[in-house]
Amino acid sequence: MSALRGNHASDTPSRHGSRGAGAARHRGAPAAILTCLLSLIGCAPERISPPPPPPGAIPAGQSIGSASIEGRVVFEGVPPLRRPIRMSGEAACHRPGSEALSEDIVVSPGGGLKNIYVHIASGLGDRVFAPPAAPGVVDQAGCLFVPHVLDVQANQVIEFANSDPVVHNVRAICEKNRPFNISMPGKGKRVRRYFSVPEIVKIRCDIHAWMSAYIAVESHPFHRVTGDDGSFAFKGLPAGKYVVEAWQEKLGTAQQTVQVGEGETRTIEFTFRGRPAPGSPPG
Ligand SMILES: [Cu+2]
Repeated sequence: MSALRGNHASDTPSRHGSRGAGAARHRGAPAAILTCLLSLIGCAPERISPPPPPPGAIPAGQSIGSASIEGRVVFEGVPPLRRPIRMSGEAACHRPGSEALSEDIVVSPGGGLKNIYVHIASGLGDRVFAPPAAPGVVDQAGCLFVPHVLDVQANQVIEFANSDPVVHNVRAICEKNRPFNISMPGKGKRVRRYFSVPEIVKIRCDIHAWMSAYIAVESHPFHRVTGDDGSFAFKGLPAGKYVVEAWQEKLGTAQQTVQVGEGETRTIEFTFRGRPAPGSPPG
C-alpha cells in the first residue's frame, strides 16, 4: 500500500502549501487571489502534468511475470431493459438512425456484462508501477460520455474531449482525489487532467442530466473494463495469490481469491444477479 500513499502525497503540489505565502506576498497575492476566484467558477489553471514516477518504479509495459488470470463477468436472471434516453431540448445531440439507450446495466445476448471494472485488488505487494504514457480518453459524443467506464492508472493523463456542437461540462465527483468542474464549450475542446489516488470517480455533465460516466483509477496496470462479451484477462502477473474484484455501478462488487503459478493461466467467472422479474416466485 506504500504506492498508494506515495501517489496521494504527490497529488498536493508544493506550490499550494503555506510555506511560501508570506514571502511572495507582493507578487504572489494577486495571482493567488485570481487562482482562488478561477477555482470557484471552475476555471482553475489546468493541471496537466502528473508528477514523475518515483525512482525504481516499474516501467509501463514491462513484464514482471508469466502468470495469467482471465475470465468473464456474466449476468444471471432476466436482464433489465435498456431505456431510451430522451435528449429533448438538444436536437444537436441526436444521431440519425441511432437511439441512445441507458448504459447502467448492459447485458449481451450471451449473458456477458459490459462495462464491468475488473482489477487486481490485492496481491501485488509494494511494487510501484509507472503509468503508461498514452492518455486515457473520455469523449463527449452524441451527448454521451464515451466510454461509459474508463480504467486508468494513477497519474495517467486523461484527456476529455467534446465532439458535439453543444456546450457540455465535466464534473468529477471524488472522495480521495481533488474534484473539478470544467466547461467544455463546444466541438474540439480538449482538456487534460489526472487522478493520483485509486478510487472510482463519478463523472457527470450538469447540463445534460442523463450524461454519466465512471473513471476507475488503479495504482498498477492490472485492470480492465469488460466489453460486450464480459471477458477480461490479466497477463504477465508474477506467481502469487491475488484478490480479483469486479465492480458494477448498480450491482456492486464481487471478489474472488485466485492462486496462480508462473506460466499458469487460471480462469474465473463472476456472476451478478439482478432483481427477480416481476411475477416470479420469491426466493
Ligand atoms: Cu452535456
